[in-house]
Amino acid sequence: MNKISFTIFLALIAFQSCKQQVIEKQDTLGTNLSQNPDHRIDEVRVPNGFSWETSRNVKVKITTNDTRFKNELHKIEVYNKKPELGGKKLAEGSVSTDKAFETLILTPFMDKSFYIQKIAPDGSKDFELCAIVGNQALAEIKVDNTQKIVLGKSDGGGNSPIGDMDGDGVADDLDCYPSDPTKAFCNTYGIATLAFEDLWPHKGDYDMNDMVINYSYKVITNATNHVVRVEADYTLRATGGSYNNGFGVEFPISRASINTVQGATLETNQSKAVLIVFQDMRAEMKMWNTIPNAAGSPTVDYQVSFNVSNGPTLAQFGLGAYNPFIWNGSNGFGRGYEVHLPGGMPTDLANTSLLGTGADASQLINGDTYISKNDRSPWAINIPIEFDYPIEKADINTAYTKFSTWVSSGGTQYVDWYTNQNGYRNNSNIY
Ligand SMILES: [Ca+2]
Ligand SMILES: [Ca+2]
Ligand SMILES: [Ca+2]
Repeated sequence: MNKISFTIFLALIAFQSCKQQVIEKQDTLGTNLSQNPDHRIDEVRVPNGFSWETSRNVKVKITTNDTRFKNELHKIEVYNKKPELGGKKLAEGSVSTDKAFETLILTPFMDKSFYIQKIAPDGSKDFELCAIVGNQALAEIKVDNTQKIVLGKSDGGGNSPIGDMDGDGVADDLDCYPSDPTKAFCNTYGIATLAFEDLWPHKGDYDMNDMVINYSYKVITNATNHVVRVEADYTLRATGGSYNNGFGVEFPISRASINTVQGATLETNQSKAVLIVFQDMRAEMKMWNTIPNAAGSPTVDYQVSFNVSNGPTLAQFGLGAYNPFIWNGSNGFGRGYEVHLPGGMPTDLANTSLLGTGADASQLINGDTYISKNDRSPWAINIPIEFDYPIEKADINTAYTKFSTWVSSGGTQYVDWYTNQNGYRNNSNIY
């Protein structure tokens, strides 16, 4: 029997800035100025270079030298943990002896490993738990036959007993679309939450509830792991402000490459594909859903989908938040008033002359965007779970007791501050 090995490379995007963060962390460890959760966010010391990210991009590359089936396609499945332990499948795709499987996965810092399974054309499986070690750029994992589990009666022998109805090279049992030769794999991200402050470029009250949106993505790829379709679910949960904010997402592909958009508007005068989900949150949701004991509005769901022509590989497209933003469509403001996650790039329709005005300290040329002067606070945060957001006027730091330590430690401590562990929350300040 052939020995099978996987090689997995993990790399962080923007490795340079990660190195810088490490240096900053050493400067600030042990000098947390504000451990007191009664303090406002702008009293928390934010180390230079802190990204405000709760997750990091992990680049996954999987190769195989399993030659039992010549260069036939094997299926790869990536889980956040072992499926038997309730692991959630993040990505899937194909690998062959001459073609690697690659993807980019947004993984919470609190997750230290993920789980990979390879399924051969005959259904035989190899698996491996893959550690994510700090900001390591490279890891190698070998799987040998002692770790192999065999499903069914076949354990190779050079034959593929499973049919391939649509002839796309992916066996029916492994094909997310067994009767569609243009589609093979289903890759998912979410549910995660985006929480915005909307006074940009001026500072807000940091209750992080001016717009709260859940999102999840299904990115469908073909047998060779190229993106052919994207399906998105958004849920508007809170609109804690009086501005007429719109919500959109920019995807890392050209506008011309997408078609058949449903559930959103493909915005014109954009070079990249920008989908507008809604124009005015006050027209979408009557009540704010941020005031305790006040009447609320039902949450609002949006199903969005589009097809992609000559799509990028999954590794180029990635799995995660992409580039979401709000803009302030109120009188006196307008479409140019875009607010992105820290480090997010303004779209072609943003008024970039606003960057650096008011409290905003964005430096477009460095990609250092949407953080405030003096204290480098964000106007938006991306949480890798369904986020329980603060009530109206309650600074996020008064709702989450470990938040300030997470920030002042440069993201090294309490990476799970947003979870519901003992002592992590002041429930009276959470909606
Ligand atoms: Ca097939
Ligand atoms: Ca198919
Ligand atoms: Ca606010």
